[in-house]
Amino acid sequence: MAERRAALQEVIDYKALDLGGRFSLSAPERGWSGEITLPGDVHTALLEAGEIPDPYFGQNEDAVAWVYKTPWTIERRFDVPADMAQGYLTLTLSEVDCIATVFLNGEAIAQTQNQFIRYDLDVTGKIRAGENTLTIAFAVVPDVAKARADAHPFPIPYAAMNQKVAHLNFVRKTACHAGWDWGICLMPVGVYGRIELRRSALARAESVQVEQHHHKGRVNLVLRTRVHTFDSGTVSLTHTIDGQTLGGNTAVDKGENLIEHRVTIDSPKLWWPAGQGDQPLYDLVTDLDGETATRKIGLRKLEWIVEADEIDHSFKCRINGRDITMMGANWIPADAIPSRITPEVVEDLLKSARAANYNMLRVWGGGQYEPDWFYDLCDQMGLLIWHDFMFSCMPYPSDRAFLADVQAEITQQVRRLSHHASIALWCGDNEVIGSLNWYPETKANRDRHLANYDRLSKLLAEIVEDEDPQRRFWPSSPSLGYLDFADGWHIDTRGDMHFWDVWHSAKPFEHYRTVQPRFASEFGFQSFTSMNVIESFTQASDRNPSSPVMETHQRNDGGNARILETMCRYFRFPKGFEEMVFLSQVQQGLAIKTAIEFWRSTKPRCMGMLYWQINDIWPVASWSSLDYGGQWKLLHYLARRFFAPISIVAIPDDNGIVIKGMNDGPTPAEITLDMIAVDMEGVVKPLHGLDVSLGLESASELARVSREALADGQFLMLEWRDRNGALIGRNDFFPRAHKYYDLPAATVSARWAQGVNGPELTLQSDACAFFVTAQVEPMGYFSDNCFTLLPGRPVTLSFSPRRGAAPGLDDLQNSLRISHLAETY
Ligand code: BMA
Repeated sequence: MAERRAALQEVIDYKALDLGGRFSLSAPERGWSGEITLPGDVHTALLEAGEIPDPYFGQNEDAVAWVYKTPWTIERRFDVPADMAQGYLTLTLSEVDCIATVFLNGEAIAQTQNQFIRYDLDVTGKIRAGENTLTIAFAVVPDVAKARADAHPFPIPYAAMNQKVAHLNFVRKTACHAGWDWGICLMPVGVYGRIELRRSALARAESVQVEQHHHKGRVNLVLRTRVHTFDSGTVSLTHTIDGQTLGGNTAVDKGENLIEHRVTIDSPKLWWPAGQGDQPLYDLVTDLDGETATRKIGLRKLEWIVEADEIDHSFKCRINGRDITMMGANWIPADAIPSRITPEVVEDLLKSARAANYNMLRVWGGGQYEPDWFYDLCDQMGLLIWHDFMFSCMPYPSDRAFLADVQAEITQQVRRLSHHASIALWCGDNEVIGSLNWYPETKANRDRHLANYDRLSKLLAEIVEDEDPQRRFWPSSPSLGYLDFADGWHIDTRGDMHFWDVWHSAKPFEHYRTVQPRFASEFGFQSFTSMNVIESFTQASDRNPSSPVMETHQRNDGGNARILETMCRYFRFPKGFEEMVFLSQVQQGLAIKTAIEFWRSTKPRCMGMLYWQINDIWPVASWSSLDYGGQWKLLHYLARRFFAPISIVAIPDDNGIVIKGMNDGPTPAEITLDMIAVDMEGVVKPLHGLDVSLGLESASELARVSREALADGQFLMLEWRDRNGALIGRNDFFPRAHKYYDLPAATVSARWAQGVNGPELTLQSDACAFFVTAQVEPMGYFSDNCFTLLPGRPVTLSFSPRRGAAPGLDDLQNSLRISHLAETY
C-alpha cells in the first residue's frame, strides 16, 4: 500500500499544475480498491483492472450495472512548491460526472452536481507547501435522482422508454448515459476535461467572447473578456489579432469584471461553411498577466431568416449574405464510455461528415456539450453547429434551485463557446415541449406542465439574448416559432420539423413526399450495424435478428421487426444473415435518399436537412450512417451523393417523373445531362440529353419523363457532366420496388492499382449489378459505393484510409468483399 501511495505521488513544480494522472480508486462498500487515470471514467479503470467484462459484448450491460450503483472515491496526493502555495489559487475541474463532494486535505471544499458546469474552486490559503490530498467522493446518481423526484411537489415523468435509470431529469448529466433508443445504459462516473491547480497574479480569465459587425470591406469586433479577480487592483489584459494589439493595464474590482475592447479588421478574409469557400481563422491571443490563451476566430456574418412568406414562414441560414442549404445529420456523444471520446476518434467522425458533403451537424439535446477541441475542429472543417441545450424528450423541474443551476450551466457554456464561427444557433431543447403530449401525467395536467416548461424555456431564451445577442435562440427542436407550441412533427409550413412517420409509424418511403418541411431537423431509418461490427459483440450462434444478443443491441422496441418487414415490402427476402445485414443498409440508404432528394428539390422552400443520426455510441442497430468505430455504412455513401453540391433527381408525381437539378455550390454551373432508360440486360436507350444552367436560388425543373418512356423491367439512369465532358454525378430511379425486377446473376470482378493519390479499385460487371459495394478490413472508405454497375462500363474507385491506416494493396485485396443485390437471394 505504502509503495503504491508513493507511486501515485508526483512532484510537480509549475505555475499551473496539471493534476491529471493516476489516482487511487476505491469502493469501500465493496472492499474494492485500485487505480484510475484521470481525466477518465470508472468503467475504463475497471476494464483495465480486469474487474469487468467488455460492456459492449453480448448482454454484458447487465453484468456491469453494479458499477453505477456503487459509491466511488478517487484520491491522489500531489506536491506543491512553497512559492506556488502562496498565491491566489483556483482548483479547476472542468467536468465532474457528476454528484460529488470534493475534499482538499480532508476538508470538504465543494459539492458538484452538474456535469455541464466547470467548477473553478477558490482554494487560496487551502493549499499547503508540500504534500496535499485531493479526494472526490461520488454519490450514487440514481439514488439522488429518486430522492429529488420524491421531494418534488408534483410528479414529473421521465423517458422510461429510453432510459433505464429513473428521474434523470432531476440531475444535470448526459441523458443518454442512462440509455436511449440507440444507447446502452452505463451511467459513467468520472472526471473528464481539465483537472488543474492554477495560480493567478490577481485574476483568472473566465471567457472571451467576440461580437462581429460586418461592413463593406471591414469587420468591427467587440471583445468581451470576463475576469475573476481575487482582490481589487490592476491587471494587464491584452488581445492580439491580425497584427493589432489592444488593451493594457486595467483597474479591476474584486469578483467578476467585464472588460471590453474594440478592433477593426480591414479587408477580412471571410470564413465559409464547407462547400462554399475557405475557412480562414484568425488567432486571437489573450494575455492576462502573462497567462495566455489562443482562440481561433472565423469572420463571417451569420443570420437566420425566419420571416413571413407566401407559404407561412421561412427558416434559413444566411452566411455572408448567401442563403445556404444546410445538409448534414444529428450528432450524439461519440462513445458511451467517456474516456474513449478522444480527439482522434472525433476528428475521424467529423472528417467523414465533411467527406459526405455535410455543412451542418446538430448537437442533440440528450447528449452533452462537447470539449473545446470539438468546436475547433468544426471551425476548421466548416461544419456549422445547430446546438441544442441539454434537455431532451421529457419535462424538467423548474424550482429555483434547479433553475439556478441551469442558469450557471447555460451562461458558462454560451460564454465558453460563442466565439466559435461554427456555432450557428442555440436551441432550447430536443422535443421537450412536444413530450408534454406523451406522458399520462403531463396530459392529465397540461396547464401545470406548460407553465413549468415555460419557466425553463424563458430562462434559456433570456440567457442567449443577454450573453450572445448575435445568435438566434430557437425554443425547441422541433418548434414552429416564438411561443408557438403547435405540432412540429406534422406542420410543414414553418419552423423546423421532425418527421418520423416513416420509421415510427411504418409508412412507406414514398410517404416522405407527402410533406415539404422548411427545415427537416430529424428523420431517420434504421439498419443493422455492419457485419464486422456485429462480429465484435456476438458469438456465431447469436447472428440471427431475433437472438437475445441481437435484440439487446437494438434499443427501439420492434426495431428489428421493422427492418425485416420493410425488407419484404421493397426486396426479395435475403438468403442469409450477412445478406440481410447488407440489405438493411441498402434500404436505410434508399429511405433517406427518398426524403432528401424530394425535400432538396423543393428549394428554396426547404433549406435544411439533418437526418437522424450520423454516429453510434456503441455497436448497435440504429439510424446512424457511420458504424460505432466510424466505418461508413451504405447510407453514408449515399449521403455523399445526395448532399453533393450538384444533384439531379427524379421525382415521381401524378403526371410521370420530373427531373430536377439543384446547385448548392458557391457558383452557378453549366452541365450536360443525359437521361437513359436501362433494362435488366444492361441495354441502354438514350431518352433525352440537354445542356442546362443551374443557378443557386432554387431547384430547377429540367425535364419530364413520362411513365410510358420506361418499359416494364426498365429503370431510369441520369448522368451529368461538366461542359468538358467530365462526369460529375450519376443517379438512378426505379419506378417500382426492386423486388419486382428479375435481376441477372452478375459477376463483378475487381482489380487494384496504385493510383497517384493512393490505392484504386476498378470494378467491372458482366451484367447489371445494383447497390454494388466494395468492403475491406483496413480502415478507410471508397470514393463511392452502393451504386449501379452496368456491363461494359467499369468504375474506378479510390480508397481513402482513415485514422492513419496505410494498407498495402495486398491487405486490401486479401480482405476485399463485394456485395450487390442479386447476390442477396
Ligand atoms: C428523435 C430523437 C431521439 C431519438 C430518435 C429516434 O426524436 O430526438 O430522441 O433517438 O428520435 O427515435
